[in-house]
Amino acid sequence: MTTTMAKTDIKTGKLERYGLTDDKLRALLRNMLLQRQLDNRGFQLNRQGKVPFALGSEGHEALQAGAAMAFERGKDILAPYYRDLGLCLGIGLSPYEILLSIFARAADHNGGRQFPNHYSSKQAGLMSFSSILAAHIPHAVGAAYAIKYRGEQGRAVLVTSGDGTTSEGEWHESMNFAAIHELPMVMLVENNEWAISTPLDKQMAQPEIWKRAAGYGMPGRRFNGFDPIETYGAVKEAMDRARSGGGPSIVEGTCYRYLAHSTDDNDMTYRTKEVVQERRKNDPVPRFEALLVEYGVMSERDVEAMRKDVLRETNDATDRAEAMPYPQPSDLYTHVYEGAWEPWQ
Ligand SMILES: Cc1ncc(C[n+]2csc(CCOP(=O)(O)OP(=O)(O)O)c2C)c(N)n1
Ligand SMILES: [Mg+2]
Repeated sequence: MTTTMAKTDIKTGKLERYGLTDDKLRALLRNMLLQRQLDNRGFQLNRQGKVPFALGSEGHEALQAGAAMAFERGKDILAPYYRDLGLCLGIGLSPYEILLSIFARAADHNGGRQFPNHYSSKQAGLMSFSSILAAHIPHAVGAAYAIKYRGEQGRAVLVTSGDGTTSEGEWHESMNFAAIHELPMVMLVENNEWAISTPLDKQMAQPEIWKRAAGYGMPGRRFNGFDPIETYGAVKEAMDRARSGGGPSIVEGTCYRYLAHSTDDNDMTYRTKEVVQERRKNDPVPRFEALLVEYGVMSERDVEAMRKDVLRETNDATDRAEAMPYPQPSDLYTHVYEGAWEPWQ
């Protein structure tokens, strides 16, 4: 099944771009290319025995690049989950910062002690999160509550999860609480149809997650997460509502996970190569490249130059991050206990 990308205005035949300038459209593509390159790099480094673990966001590029474009830097807060490489890049993290995390180096924001792909950055408004599915969602609700409690205007929390995570109790409790208190929060669900080896139909009997919003008493909608422009339009609408006192909502983007769950997973034990190949026809990266060329935003040559530049930046960031030292064993308890207290003393 393929879905169409980007609506055109029927009257003018023009691209519906929700106010995005050419520069912003190019930034969307650059983010998507970077995601793909960094995904690949993580898997390569793992296979070379240089890093213990990597996760891919292949198939989520458009969704994450579009959603990140709806985030207001310096105001909003992002509470992401582990597959959100593109969201983190899109709100301002650099490939070097991403690679410091993958390599678990001391200069990483978490001191090289977090699980890979669990980024955080106070400066970027990126909350630290845990590997426990949905555990970050009550934290995001708390941040949204704080914004409301302090009477701050024009800010909202963007919290994300996969489809499988929406089965967790904390997910439901968080939606209920956010709706009751009309909190400035957007729940973005990245529905890639899998939770490791569990398919969507073994996860929920009603597969349209956005429809749950009505049960909590908030707006919900679904969008085509293979299209970065449509994603931007949907997430921006929800964030604008949350920022201006309109309360929370659930936005669900459809996408697909092209790679195995992680470098520790073999997806060929629960799905076939043929199915994945068929779904690759929807690959958002080449389709968005083609769209920008078709509408004259970029030439083929520009796209090729951007791909090269992304590879150069990724190589450079890889070399710089790899050359950095690991944390010192003596730092083990830094940020764990208050002050200089150590548990064995
Ligand atoms: C509470 C809890 N249960 C199980 C796991 C193991 N686990 C890690 S990722 C994952 C799948 C989550 O799927 P989904 O929310 O759809 O996100 P996706 O990985 O597909 O992006 C599971 C079951 C966990 N980390 N935490
Ligand atoms: Mg999933």
